[in-house]
Amino acid sequence: MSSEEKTILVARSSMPNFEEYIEEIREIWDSHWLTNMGVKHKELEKELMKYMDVDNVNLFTNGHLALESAIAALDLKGEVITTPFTFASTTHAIVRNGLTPVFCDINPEDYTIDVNKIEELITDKTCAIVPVHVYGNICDFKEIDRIAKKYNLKVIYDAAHAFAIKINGESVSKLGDASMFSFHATKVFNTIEGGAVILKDKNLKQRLDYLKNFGITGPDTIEYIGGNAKMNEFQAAMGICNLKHLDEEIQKRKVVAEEYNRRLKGIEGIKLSNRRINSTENYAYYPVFFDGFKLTRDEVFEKLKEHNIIARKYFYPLINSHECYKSKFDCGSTPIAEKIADGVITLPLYAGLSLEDANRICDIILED
Ligand code: T4K
Repeated sequence: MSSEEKTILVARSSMPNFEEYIEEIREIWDSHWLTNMGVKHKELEKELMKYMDVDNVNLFTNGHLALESAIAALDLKGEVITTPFTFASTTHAIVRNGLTPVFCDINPEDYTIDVNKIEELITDKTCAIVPVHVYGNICDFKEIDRIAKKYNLKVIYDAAHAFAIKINGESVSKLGDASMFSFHATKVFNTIEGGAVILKDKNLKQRLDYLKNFGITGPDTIEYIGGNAKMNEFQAAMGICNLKHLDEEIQKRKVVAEEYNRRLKGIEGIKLSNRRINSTENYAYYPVFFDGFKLTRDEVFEKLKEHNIIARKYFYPLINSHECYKSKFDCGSTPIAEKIADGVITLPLYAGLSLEDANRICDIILED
């Protein structure tokens, strides 16, 4: 390892100017109101409703609990068809709601759920589909919608990676019965930790509000067995600041992603993810799939590491290969997802990454 080379991690949190954040939290200091749906929480919900042009936004302390609560709010029972090519959170949220995950393979172009394989997995127990807009690649929502209508299924999108994306000018949050976004520190838009749910039926928002606050419905009443998943005021303040700079942040990521494209497109054995649904991009991740390249994925990963560049194998190992699932459920056969998980790496991508560093990363991957 050449220790003089600076370390580059896969992500780096976007942060506002220090003084800007201090100014935003001054009111919290003065009021001593730190959490439980305070003024900053309300303000951020309002700002996000405007940003996404939706009639409801429900904030959470993290994306995982947002997804878990969204599923709970829909009151489901039985089997849920989902993708194994995702972060553990997606499947955990299904299982922690007492539901059975049924794993559907992915398509090899954009790594989202293979809509041609969903129908064969539907049984009389199927109640929902939980697809993932993985890396910000949007699922084939029209086909998912058609299947959901035909079989009377709910659709909850894990849109953790898809914040700010639009299709034909409309926010991606309008798809399905619910969409969950993650606002974790590593995401395009962060509230330190955080997440949000946008519902198709805004009448369910009240239930989600209760579910994230112990199910308390009044001074002396508890009508739901809810947890505690509220976003606090400091998180919301971070979101208010970061939202002001979001478009600029995405633009900076775009410049880096385009440099990677320029260097890596068309190289034998390297496949870049190929979005199939026409949408705007948020440049959340930069996945590279190695298939027949002179080095294996693991060799590329190690080589980068020797130069203090810490890429990540998102998403390896596949969720349905973990013992906690294999020992409990029929994890099915998902050969394409397996192949992608074995060959994929996500390269460092964040707003402050210089083109010089992006080129150094490409040089290391491509050098003989
Ligand atoms: N669904 C999907 C599809 C998801 O990908 C995720 C989360 C969720 C649901 C659940 O959403 P949340 O509950 O997390 O809101 C990271 C993130 O923690 C996680 O949010 C994300 N997906 C997942 C794909 O990646 P790790 O364990 O790989 O993160 P970590 O700590 O290794 O951080 C990665 C890099 O980010 C670090 O090398 C440096 C940088 N970083 C990290 C932190 C914590 C920063 O710059 N600042 C920071 O504060 O999981």
